[in-house]
Amino acid sequence: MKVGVFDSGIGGLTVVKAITEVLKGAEIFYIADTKFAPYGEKSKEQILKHSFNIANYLVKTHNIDALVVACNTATSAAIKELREEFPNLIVVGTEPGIKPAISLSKNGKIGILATPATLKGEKYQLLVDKLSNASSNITLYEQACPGLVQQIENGDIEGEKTFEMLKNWLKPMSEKGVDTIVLGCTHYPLVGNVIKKIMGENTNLIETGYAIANRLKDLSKNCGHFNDGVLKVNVYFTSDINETMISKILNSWNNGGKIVVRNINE
Ligand code: DGN
Repeated sequence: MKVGVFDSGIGGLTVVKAITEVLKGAEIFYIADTKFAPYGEKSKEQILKHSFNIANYLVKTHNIDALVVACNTATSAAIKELREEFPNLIVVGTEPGIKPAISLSKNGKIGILATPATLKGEKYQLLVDKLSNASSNITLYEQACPGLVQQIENGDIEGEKTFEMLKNWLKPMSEKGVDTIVLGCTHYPLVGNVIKKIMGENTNLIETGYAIANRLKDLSKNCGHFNDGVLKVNVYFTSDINETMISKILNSWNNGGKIVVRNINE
């Protein structure tokens, strides 16, 4: 089974990692749209254009069976249109894992970290309304993290600036006793260790990669051939990138597959 995955940068690699563990025989084509990152500050029309370009490239060049939008921002802006434009593809999007956070939290105090665009999006508001109506005794503490994606893209994961930014954003959550934090952006698991250092080791961090991978597995059941291949991950970038950062992420995987990294500046 060929799975196309994209994000406006390297964050979606956290989703790829989960897919490699759940769908062992998949061949993955990951597009890190570093040239146009971050999507979080772009208009819906621009995000639609980039998403369609990538999906067309993946269909025409790699004949993918499924498309994973490994980006909360692009999911908000483009998932409906992608499903309409590519009816023959399995299309899976990303949304903040508030539901699993509600199940896991002991005190009902849940923090949500996301990009400004995701928190402002209609899709997020609908999700919050639905879950708030269904669950009592839950308090959500939302925090937009402008600039954090860029810090991560620049490879500054454990530096002082990233630490200070997170410390300021997390202070209110720490004071309120939040015990579970939703990582509402696929880049944020890459700073999970920093978040735990600030909030405490016992804080639950909810990332969406595994939920997406399991959903993809369910939807692919009738696709038939996802278990017969040898895992192969092709990681393509649309501009020059921080190679050290990428190697660090890819080397932290131990999935036994073959990984190819290429710059496709087109
Ligand atoms: N990883 C993307 C997301 O999950 O929203 C980052 C979005 C952006 O480009 N700011």
